[in-house]
Amino acid sequence: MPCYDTALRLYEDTNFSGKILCFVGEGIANLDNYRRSGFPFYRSWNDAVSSFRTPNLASVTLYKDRNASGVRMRFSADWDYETMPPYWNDVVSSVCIPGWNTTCP
Ligand SMILES: [Ca+2]
Repeated sequence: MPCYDTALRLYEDTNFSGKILCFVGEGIANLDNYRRSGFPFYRSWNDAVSSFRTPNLASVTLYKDRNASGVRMRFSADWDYETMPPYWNDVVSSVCIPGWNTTCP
């Protein structure tokens, strides 16, 4: 499945390097539901994001806890964040992309 350049793109390392995880459309996602690597070194995307690019049409909110809870921060649409803000490296646990059916808390 391609990673569209209009999608939310999460990277495990700074400067858009390492593995990539993409989300299109709207909704809330818990990052521990997504695998960065498989057996025998299973690791999820929880507490892994170190850089990201936001979709071209939607702001994105990142959360330090699951289910769009905990400390949060909203980021502008269509922007490249080559590093995380202070205290945000390797702590993101859920993400929210707003839309017709999704209001980000
Ligand atoms: Ca990382």
